Amino acid sequence: MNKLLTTAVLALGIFGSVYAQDAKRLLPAEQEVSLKYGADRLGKRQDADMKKFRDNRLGAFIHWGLYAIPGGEWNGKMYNGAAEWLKAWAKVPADEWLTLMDRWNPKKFDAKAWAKMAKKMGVKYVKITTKHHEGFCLWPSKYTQYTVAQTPYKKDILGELVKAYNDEGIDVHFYFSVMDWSHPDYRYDIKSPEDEVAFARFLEFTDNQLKELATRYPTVKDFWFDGTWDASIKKNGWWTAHVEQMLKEMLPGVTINSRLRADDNGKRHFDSNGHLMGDYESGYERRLPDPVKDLKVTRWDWEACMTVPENQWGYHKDWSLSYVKTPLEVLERIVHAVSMGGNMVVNFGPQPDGDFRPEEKELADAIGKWMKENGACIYGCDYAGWDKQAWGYYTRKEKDVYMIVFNQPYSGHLMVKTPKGIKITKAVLLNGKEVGVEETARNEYNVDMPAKNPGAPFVIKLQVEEEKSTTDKYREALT
Ligand code: H76
Repeated sequence: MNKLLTTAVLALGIFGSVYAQDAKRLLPAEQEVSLKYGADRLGKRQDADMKKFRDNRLGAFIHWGLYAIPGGEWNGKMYNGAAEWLKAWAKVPADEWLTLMDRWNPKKFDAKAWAKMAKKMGVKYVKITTKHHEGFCLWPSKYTQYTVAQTPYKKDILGELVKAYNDEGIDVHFYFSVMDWSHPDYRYDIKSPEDEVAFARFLEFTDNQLKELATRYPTVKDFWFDGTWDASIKKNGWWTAHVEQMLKEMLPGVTINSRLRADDNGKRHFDSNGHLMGDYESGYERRLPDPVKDLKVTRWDWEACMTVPENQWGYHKDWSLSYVKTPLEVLERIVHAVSMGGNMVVNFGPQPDGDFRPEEKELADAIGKWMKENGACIYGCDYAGWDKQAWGYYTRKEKDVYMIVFNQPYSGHLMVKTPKGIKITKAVLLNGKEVGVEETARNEYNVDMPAKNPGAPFVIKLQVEEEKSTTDKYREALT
């Protein structure tokens, strides 16, 4: 009997890792279609650079380009749509739009002040629009005339920002739009041999710009691609795989978002076999997975991004045109993302003068104040695996489970259900003060509200103990 058990345990040990791999497949390996440009891995990347990306958890987005100058208004008409898309809403021809470059002179721009603001907000990384759809480059690219170098301001804004953020210990990620409204060779689709030739030139131009960015700013940690949804790019999945490989060869450890990628069949983000391409999923833009129904997202790395008004990334003069989220709502979205194993990036759209609008400064301050006191439940934290309760969210860092309470129950008791085999031994506030815990049934607890109401949202840290499983007991008995 004992011998049989030994064999079983040994077999588990040997084959365990194989099964773990297979468990990540959606189809049996032999039923998968063979792809040349599909996912290059099953499951999460586990190296130090990916771990840093994940542990950062909170980031800021910066959308800054020519669109900041009109700020949503063209020829006296105010457009409600996203300000960085104004060229499209107002049907402005590219050459006319690009004359905005003559007015690009952000006198108040101070990279060090931007970096201090980010540091104070508690963000660990900043994603900067190196080039948005309009084609204007925040660095002096030698492959186009539409860059900061050709404006009255002249200076390399991207270079100043990379240095200033890095000096504050903040990672820099590059946003890069493949779709480029300024380039005559860009194509939405490939319908003729001429399109093919033009688009081949365009892809070479894009490769050159990306190599230029990787060479000029080697501390960049991540590329976040956008504007990759057109048929022209879906028909050239090989090129997206090539870009990922090229950047990874130039910058070991760099991370790449799934939005860049299309496979052999033009399938985007997830390949034809359902496997994530790139290093993390980047489809949660202005939305988040449902905390009960969408737990599948905890199987891969992902990063969400959000605007503060409903849909303004670039600077828009009139924020009264849509609902503007409160700092509390922004905070809840940050916690929501981390509770499901994701990152959250909060967007800023600086003014044309180089300063931030007052609402964004206030938001950054409010988030920073909360993060300073409560950051332990965000940085380095992950999905806890516990059933969500109405009072808020759980996150987890190794043996500590954090409760982040947004809705205080009138009863004063916070109900907690632990997974099978997990016991709560102690509950404390982040200042170390203990709060009461009562076991009400097997795997069910009431955690007390703190004696002095801290206001919402507040955090309770649970210390937990794992009851030994039967398999563990057998393993110990065998050694
Ligand atoms: C659509 C679209 C773009 N993707 C967001 C991240 C913004 O850059 C928006 O303009």
